[in-house]
Formats: sequence, structure tokens, C-alpha cells
Amino acid sequence: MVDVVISGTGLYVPPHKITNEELVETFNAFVDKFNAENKADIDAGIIPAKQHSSAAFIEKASGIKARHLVDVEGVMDLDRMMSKMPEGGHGTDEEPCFQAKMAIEAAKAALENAGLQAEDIDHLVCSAALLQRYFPAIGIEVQHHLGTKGSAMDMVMACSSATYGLIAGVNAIKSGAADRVLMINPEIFSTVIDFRNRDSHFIFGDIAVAVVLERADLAKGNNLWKVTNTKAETKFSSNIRSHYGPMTRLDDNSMFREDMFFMQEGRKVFRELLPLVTDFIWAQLESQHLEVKDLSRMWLHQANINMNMFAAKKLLGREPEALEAPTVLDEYGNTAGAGSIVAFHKYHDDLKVGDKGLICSFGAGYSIGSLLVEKVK
Ligand code: CO8
Repeated sequence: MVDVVISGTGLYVPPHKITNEELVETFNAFVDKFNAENKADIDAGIIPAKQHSSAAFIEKASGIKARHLVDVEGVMDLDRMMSKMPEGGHGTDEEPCFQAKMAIEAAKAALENAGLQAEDIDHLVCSAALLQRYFPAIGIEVQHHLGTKGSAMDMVMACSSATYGLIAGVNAIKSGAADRVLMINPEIFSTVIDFRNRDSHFIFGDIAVAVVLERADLAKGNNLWKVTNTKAETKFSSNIRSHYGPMTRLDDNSMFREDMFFMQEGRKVFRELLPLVTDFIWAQLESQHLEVKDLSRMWLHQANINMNMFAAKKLLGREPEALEAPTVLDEYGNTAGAGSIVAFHKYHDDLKVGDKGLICSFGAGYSIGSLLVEKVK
């Protein structure tokens, strides 16, 4: 069986950054407007008054200080409070659509990082929590504009999109179907957020990541991470859900129904995640005759700082040191499938040959996807 290495990673960060304070200022202005406009119904007890959000709560509950969004204009518009399609966002035959553009930027950075050209790639996997449209596949559009060879495909797997995309890529190389795979994960999750919802308006940020996978014997790069094992597991849960999808238009008055947006039972997710994730990681390590102490770093899904720290602490049996399970939540928020890859991208250069690590996602579904990696060059 051939070995597979990660030889390059790349990032594209949308230019619009919103701090907690900016987000909360708009949200609170919306609340004041809503409460004033609905005063009679609120006073009569027909509807509850909306409550203010707070930047201090957001940072304490999630570790997030800011996020980058594909659009701020729509989100900051009190009459809209929802992302707006950027100018030309649907794309044409000549111009990539919005999501493809994000992916292309991340892909170019990853290819450069790996020292490769687009034509060296013979399979492209575009995997994301949300796709801008279903056809033509975003992956095929990216393939067309970048110039990668062979085939391209789309995948959707909530916050496990990047790891499941990588696992599909690793398997394509191991099976002999491909030599070099480009996995792109353009996340546009803010587009399914109701920015009028106090419980969830602060959680998500947008970003695109890309990862180059190569057959180890072909890889010429200077920073190579062998994928020593992959593992995936799913378990049905409705605790994180959105009814938005291709059948939305079949419902009456569907556009602004709350259940079309991201919804979660946050506390339940928090409680249920820990045993699922720790048992999963322990089992994966045991199958490879490894223990958590053998890992130099864990690049975990970036959902919430308290959840990440709980998981790392439980796995290690002690408080994690800062770089043992790095977080990037403060700057980017929860970037759906991309979180663990953003952490890997930013925090692996200091590691040396022989160091081992774990890239692991936790996602709605539920899903867990994990790759054990070892620096080989
Ligand atoms: N501003 C001020 N106060 C607020 C706000 C706000 N924006 N929102 C809520 N509050 C108040 C509430 O009203 C409540 O007040 P009171 O105590 O008086 O009733 C208090 O703050 C506490 O509210 P919550 O219980 O809702 O707040 P939490 O402390 O639970 O924090 C979180 C909310 C941060 C969302 C938290 O529940 C959480 O992170 N849960 C984990 C799930 C998660 O991270 N979801 C993120 C997206 S999904 C994802 O990335 C995948 C997750 C993993 C899936 C599992 C796979 C195995």
C-alpha cells in the first residue's frame, strides 16, 4: 500500500472582519428597534421582548473575539440582518462564483506551499458545510479555473467537511485512483446564520482552506506530513440542524422561518461531544499502538474554546499547554469544517521530523473525522 503525505496547505481569509463589539452594537440596535416596533404586543404578553447580546458573554462562552464574513453589509443592515450575495457572486462561464473564488485563492496558496502547479493535481475534492449551489459542482468550477487535471467532486459534511474530504483524498491515492489530490474547503457558514438570533449570531466565521495530498514517493516538498491513519464515525443527532436546502422553496413562507437557519441545543451538544470524541480518539490511538502522550499536537475542530479545552484536558489527563491543542477561535470564530485545518496551517512549522499529531473534526450530524499524521521531512 502506498503512503500519502500532506505537502502543502493554504488559507484564504475574507476581507470583512467584524469584532464582537461591532456585531453586538448592530444586534442591540436591532433589538431596540424590534422592541419599540412591537411594544404593544410585548406589553400585552403576546411576544417576549428581545434581549441585548454582550461582547463579554460571547468571548467568555466561546473564546471568539472576531470573525471574517463573506459579507458585512447585509449582516449590519437592521432591516435585513443576513448576508447579502456579493456583486457578481453567482459567477458566469468566465468568472468563478463567489465560493469558487474563495477556494481558488486558498488552493493557489496550498499549491505554492507544496511547490506544485495546478496541472500536477489529478483529483480535486471540494468539501464544505454549505455549497453555494448544487450544479455544476463547485469543485468542477474550481478545476476549470485553476487547471487541475483528472476529476473533481463536491462533498458536504458539516464541520467534518475538511477531514472527510481529506480522508476521501487519502483513499483515492491509496487505491491508485489518483497521485495528487487537492482538497478545498471553502466555508461560507455565515450565510445560514440568522444574525437576529442572540444564541447563535456570534458563532461562525467564513474562510477557505486547501490541502495538497501526494503519493509519498512523488512528493518533493520540504515540509511533509505522512498520514499514518484515518478514522471516521457518525451518529445521528438533531441537536445541530437547519432545514434549509433544495426543498426550502416547497414550503410556504419558507424564506424567513427560523428553522431554515442554523439551530442548536448548545448545552446538549457540549455534554454529548466529550464522551464521543474522547472515546473515538482513544480508540484510534489504541488501534495504532499509540497514546495521547505520543502526540506533539492536537489540531482539533474549533467550535468553542471551553469545549476544546475540556476535550484536550480529558484526553491528556491534565491541563493542556498552549500549543498542545492550539485554538484560532479568537481571530476567526467557528469556521465550520475548516477549523482544525486552520489550526494545523498556523501551528505546525515548529515541529520536527518524527513528531506526531492528530487533526480531528467534530461536526453536526454528529460526525467525527480524524487523521493521525507524522512529520517525515
Ligand atoms: N449575549 C448575552 N447573553 C447571552 C447570549 C448573548 N449573545 N446568548 C445567551 N445568553 C445568556 C442566556 O440567556 C443565558 O442566560 P440565563 O443563564 O440567565 O438563562 C446564559 O447566557 C447562558 O446561555 P446558554 O446556556 O445558551 O450559553 P452557553 O454557556 O451554553 O454558551 C454556546 C452558548 C457557546 C453556544 C454553547 O452552548 C456551546 O458552545 N455549545 C457547544 C456547541 C457548539 O460549539 N456549537 C457551535 C457550532 S456547531 C459545531 O461547530 C460542531 C459542534 C460539535 C458537534 C459534536 C460532534 C460529536
